[in-house]
Amino acid sequence: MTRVLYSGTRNASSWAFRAWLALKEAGVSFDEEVVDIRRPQRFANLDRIRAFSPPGAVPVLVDGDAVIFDSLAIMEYASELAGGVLLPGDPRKRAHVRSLVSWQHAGLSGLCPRLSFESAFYPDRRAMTDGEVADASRIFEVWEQELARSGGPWLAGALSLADLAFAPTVVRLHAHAPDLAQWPRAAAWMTRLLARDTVRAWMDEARTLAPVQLDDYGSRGQ
Ligand SMILES: N[C@@H](CCC(=O)N[C@@H](CS)C(=O)NCC(=O)O)C(=O)O
Repeated sequence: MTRVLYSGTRNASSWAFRAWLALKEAGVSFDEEVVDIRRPQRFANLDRIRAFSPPGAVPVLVDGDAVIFDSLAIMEYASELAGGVLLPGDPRKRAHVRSLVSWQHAGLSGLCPRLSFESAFYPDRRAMTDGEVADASRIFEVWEQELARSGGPWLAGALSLADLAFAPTVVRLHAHAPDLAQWPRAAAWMTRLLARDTVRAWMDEARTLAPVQLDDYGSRGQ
């Protein structure tokens, strides 16, 4: 096996989660090296990654002589290796899925840094602020519209990179117990995604780890 995914600590690496999910869902075989990105060992460990990957971040997929150092590039590659199974065959639908994935990849509304992936595993989670509820509502609305348009069960009908790209967002939001009454399709889709074997496998491991405390979680009261 010459294909190695350098992933990250299960309860702290949402980007690695996406890449790992796409490879698993596409049925691509790979070896995995979990890079411990918790402090203080994070810095030395990422320095080792920087020796062969420009950003010095995870995930990185090394496949033979190719170094693929961005989660979105890895997700696209996973789909390609499997004959494009994780993107719609129709070019217009494919472009639409890519725009959803790009929206997520570009940071959504800034919600994710405030409700960190790490915080989804805290035993005591704070309530979402009004601003976070407003940002989350926009995302729920978009998911509801996508599911209404495609007919489900996934955002684009069949499972696609869009569902997988949003998986860590679903984990974050679900952990903060939003009121989903207005968005029944989105609520069912979130439950469906969290129940997938691949998602559960990552999350089950993540829950065995000590929570990674970040300093600014409690103070984001604006
Ligand atoms: N855009 C990158 C982001 C990767 C990223 O930020 N990874 C985090 C861990 S989840 C990391 O390694 N951060 C270390 C750093 O940026 O120095 C991707 O999608 O792969």
